[in-house]
Amino acid sequence: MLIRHPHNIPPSNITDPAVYASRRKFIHTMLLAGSAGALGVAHGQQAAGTPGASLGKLQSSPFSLTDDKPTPFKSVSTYGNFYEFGPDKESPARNAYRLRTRPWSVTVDGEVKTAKTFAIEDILNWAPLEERIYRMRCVEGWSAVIPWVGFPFSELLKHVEPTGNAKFVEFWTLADPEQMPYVRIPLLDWPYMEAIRLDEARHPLTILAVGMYGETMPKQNGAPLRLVVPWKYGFKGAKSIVRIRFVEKQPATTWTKAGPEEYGFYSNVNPDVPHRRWSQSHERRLGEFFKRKTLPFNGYAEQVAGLYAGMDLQKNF
Ligand SMILES: Nc1nc2c(c(=O)[nH]1)N[C@H]1C(S)=C(S)[C@@H](COP(=O)(O)O)O[C@H]1N2
Ligand SMILES: [Mo]
Repeated sequence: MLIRHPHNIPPSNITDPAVYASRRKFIHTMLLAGSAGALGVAHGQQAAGTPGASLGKLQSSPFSLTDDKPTPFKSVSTYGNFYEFGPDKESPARNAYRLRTRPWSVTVDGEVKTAKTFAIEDILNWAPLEERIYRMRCVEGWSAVIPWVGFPFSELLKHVEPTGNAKFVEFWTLADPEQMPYVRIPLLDWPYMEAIRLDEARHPLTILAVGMYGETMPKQNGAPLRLVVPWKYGFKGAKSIVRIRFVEKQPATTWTKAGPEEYGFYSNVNPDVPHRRWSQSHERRLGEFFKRKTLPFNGYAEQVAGLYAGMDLQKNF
């Protein structure tokens, strides 16, 4: 079934960018005051708190490759897609309070030497959490600059060993009708699943995110664990992941099943390949009035174009 995306962006309800500025200032003040140690040591434990809890001391990352101003937290947390909680952009923020993020575990299976299930508390301690400020773009034409908190996907590979057959990675997300009312309706093929190639997953820009704006992830943005691949359309960023499966063959994903002519498997941001029903040449940043030009690979061409050398990206859109 196709979802008809309304692709004109209503003038979004943006609050003062000071919201974000003040959060940043708070974190920096804590750092300067030397209280970061106390806050930061057991980041896993703190992160076990509810969404919106401080994540304490964060590693700064050389992979924040943009000087663009972060989009206000309010916009990013109140406008977005999470169809398990409803079909419009406002319903996730309204309904996601029903999601229970503890206890939570993630099973890693498929083409791995040994399948394993990890508690979210353990995952949070795999690596120091980093802040990555990434440009993000939705296939519908809106974009945002988001300071994610997470760690590279490649950290996972220290805990499970893919077999030689593993070529793709699937990210399966929760589909519990008790918590997610719209899972009772066949809006999409539940559970939501997105997949990328293993070498895309291992690229240093690909992260598993556990928070944003210095805090644990809001439920509507995919608590407690989601994928972030900044050079791809937003729908690759599976939210509330419960299973990561390594496979040999390129799978059909939720969006390629929903509309293969509209949502290609690769989903690399490509301004030259229009969506079936609209151009992809421009985008509107949440909170801005004028559109800006969309950049190839969402501005990350220098870092990722090599992954697709020799491929026809008009065909593999
Ligand atoms: N489980 C799940 N993950 C999902 C979606 C969804 O409906 N369900 N929507 C996707 C789409 S279309 C987008 S644009 C992003 C938006 O989330 P963000 O604004 O928090 O990045 O989440 C992606 N991940
Ligand atoms: Mo999207």
